[in-house]
Amino acid sequence: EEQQCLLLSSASHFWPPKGVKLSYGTAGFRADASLLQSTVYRVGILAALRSLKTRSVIGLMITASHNKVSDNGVKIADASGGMLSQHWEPFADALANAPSPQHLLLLINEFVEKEGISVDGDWQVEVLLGRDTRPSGDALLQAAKQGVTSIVGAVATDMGILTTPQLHWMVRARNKGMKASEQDYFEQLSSSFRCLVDLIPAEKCKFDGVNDKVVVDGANGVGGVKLKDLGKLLNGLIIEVRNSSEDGGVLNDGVGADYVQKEKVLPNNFGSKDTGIRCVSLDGDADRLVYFIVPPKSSGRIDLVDGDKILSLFALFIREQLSFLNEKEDMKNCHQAHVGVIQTAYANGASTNYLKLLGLEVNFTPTGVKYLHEKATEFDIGIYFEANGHGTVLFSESFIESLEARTNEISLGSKVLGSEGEKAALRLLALSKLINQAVGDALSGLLLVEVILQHMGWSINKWNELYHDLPSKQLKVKVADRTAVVTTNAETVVVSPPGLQEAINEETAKDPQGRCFVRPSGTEDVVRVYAEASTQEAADTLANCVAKLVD
Ligand code: NG1
Ligand code: ZN
Repeated sequence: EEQQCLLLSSASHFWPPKGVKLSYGTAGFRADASLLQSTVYRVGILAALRSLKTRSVIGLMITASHNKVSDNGVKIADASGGMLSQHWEPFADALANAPSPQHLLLLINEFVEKEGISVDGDWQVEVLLGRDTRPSGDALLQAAKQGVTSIVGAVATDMGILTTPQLHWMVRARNKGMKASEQDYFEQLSSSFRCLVDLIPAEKCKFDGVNDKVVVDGANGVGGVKLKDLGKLLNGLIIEVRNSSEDGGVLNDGVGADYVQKEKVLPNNFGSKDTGIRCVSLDGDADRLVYFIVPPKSSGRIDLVDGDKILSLFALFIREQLSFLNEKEDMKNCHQAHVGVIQTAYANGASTNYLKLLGLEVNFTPTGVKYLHEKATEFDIGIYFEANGHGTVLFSESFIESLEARTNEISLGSKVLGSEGEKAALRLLALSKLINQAVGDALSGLLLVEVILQHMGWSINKWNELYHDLPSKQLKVKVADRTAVVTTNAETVVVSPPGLQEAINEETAKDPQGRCFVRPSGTEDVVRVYAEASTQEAADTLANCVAKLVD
């Protein structure tokens, strides 16, 4: 009774905007920030219910990632630290769209019963709140707090301005009973980075004053600020941050990973002076990164080293460690690891060929990291990346245990850093602590790239030469109803409207390396077109022709 009153009175301050239908989508709710007060409030309620149901700490992140600064969004970090269980998404949609406080209350009561959520007060609900640097973030955070605390006894803990992956990491750490502050996050990343540096083979040049600098485009967002803090704990690696939120530029405007990857041009404040230096772009909430090279006499164009190539670098390093691990006498404690690589249809075809040539098992899922992440959990080591730079490496509990058993032998002093196999086990363990196990993380991804390049003794150019990307082109088409396009086979084949796929096939067949697909975006009101072909002109033509078919 007290609960019902509390909900009704607090919900009466948060009427939904008229005539707007919201959908949780692949990355939570996103819209113009002015429309989101009631949505964020309601996601606060959802997060509190999720905490009750899972008997865990839950996270709520306010961000619209790479979208424009006037947008904002909200998503939930589930008990595991990953994305909200897909099973709850329809409830999220229903809550956000409930037309009145009374409807909202009805929906909540129904759902609590259906899910068997016990509201007897024997679990202390706690929701960790985070937000990026968007000016609308503070007001939306207040709405989220109201939502969480409209469940009797629930606590909302404001963790401040964070990157999205930091919040996910904290939720995961809390639920594992580990220390979970921002300082703990920085310490885990820097100490596992140091461990990997210490294990670089002696003959390889370590950070040597020439190769130790990386220049980062922070998208005028939160990532740059955090990277500066993290950088203070690192030895050897010098991180120069440009386009950080305090520098005064507009978030994601002519900067950031999404811009750089899609347009293949230099972000603001980068130029010919950066030729030959390793450059990186983060996105607005620092869960994506792409590297790039400024070619000599660049007229704004760049050589992009995208998520597919980051994936390939990680896969190579992991494969090398596994081969050491499996050498003769070292076989005993470690079972043969089952490694899986996960990509989407946006992965450049050349990357997929390369990974298969390495003998790796490549799997495809629909776009959206929740799908890639879920697939990656099926392996001892699951490596996933979207071409746009969102990805990570997941380790199974049992494989971590077998690595720990191996490294315990070392610390027991039987041999001091004896065999290659033991060093490989230490490297893989450090990697599993460096790379974020909850979600893709630009900060930990950057550190892992940097230390692997040092380990290999490679320049960014050498890395970029692993394979050559096929020319590609992406377009978006505004249509009346994007849901009219229905796809199958990890979004590579259109099943509806009828005839569209046949028409796409006809265009694609005109180039020997042609590949093309269309799909409705999960985050914007558009249909996306992706085309790949043997030349840039052919890729552009293919994309343009298919865009006309969709229109
Ligand atoms: P949509 O709008 O569904 O294409 C975009 C990205 C996804 C993913 C989500 C979430 C592309 C082509 N799509 O999704 O990969 O990152 O945003 O942020 O980059
Ligand atoms: Zn992002």
